[in-house]
Amino acid sequence: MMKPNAACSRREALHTLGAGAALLGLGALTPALTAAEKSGAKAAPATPAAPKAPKTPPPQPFTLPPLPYAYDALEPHIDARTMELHHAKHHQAYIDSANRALAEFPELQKKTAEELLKTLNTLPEKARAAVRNQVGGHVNHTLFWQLLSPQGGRAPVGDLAQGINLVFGSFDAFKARFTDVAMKRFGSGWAWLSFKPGGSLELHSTANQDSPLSEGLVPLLGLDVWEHAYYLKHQNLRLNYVQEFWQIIDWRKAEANYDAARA
Ligand code: MN3
Repeated sequence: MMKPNAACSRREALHTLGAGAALLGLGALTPALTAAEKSGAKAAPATPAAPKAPKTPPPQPFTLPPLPYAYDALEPHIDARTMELHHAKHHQAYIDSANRALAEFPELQKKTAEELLKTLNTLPEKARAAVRNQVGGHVNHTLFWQLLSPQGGRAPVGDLAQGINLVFGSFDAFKARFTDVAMKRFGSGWAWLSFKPGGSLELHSTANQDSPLSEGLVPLLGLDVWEHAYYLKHQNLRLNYVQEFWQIIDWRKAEANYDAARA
């Protein structure tokens, strides 16, 4: 059964870690102050602390998000070597290429990766291919990692389960159709379950690193069907890889994507 509290408690744990790290940072300043006091330096007059502006990290340059699990955590469904190459080499390469390309477009550097993809057709033509391919690669992979979990598998619950049943008839019928979409994507690309504004679910695929965001859709679940995602373990047998995918999907993430898309 699903553990609805697991995500919450993990987030809380991360918050606690963050607070702990902040405390450690403050602690590191203490010896320097003490030394200044010992040398007889005048203490600076106490000034009221300025209200802290909320820190929003700059959207760029893009950086590689750490995986929420170890490279070998998805064994035997996805092997450790594939995960390491896919994350540390392939995903990193999309990020490096995106940052290099966008260095020429200061006006685009204030936008998030998602904003760039949603407005792809309005961007300067010279920037479009890099955004489509490299920023697309970054966003697609970032989503993909979050959708996998060693505790994954099973089936969606709640609203997403209802939506899937309504549109596709049953979860098994949805699985069969998604598998078909993944198998029929010729060459490199992605299979998607996306949310279509207006309330519907859409099963589709994109070529290369094209993002559903550029088609006005919100990706909920995605499967990378580039050969680099499965060739080491499955060689040409894409179907085996697609079947393994069902064992490691973190449906809580897909459900959260669905909730966010409808909000
Ligand atoms: Mn990939």
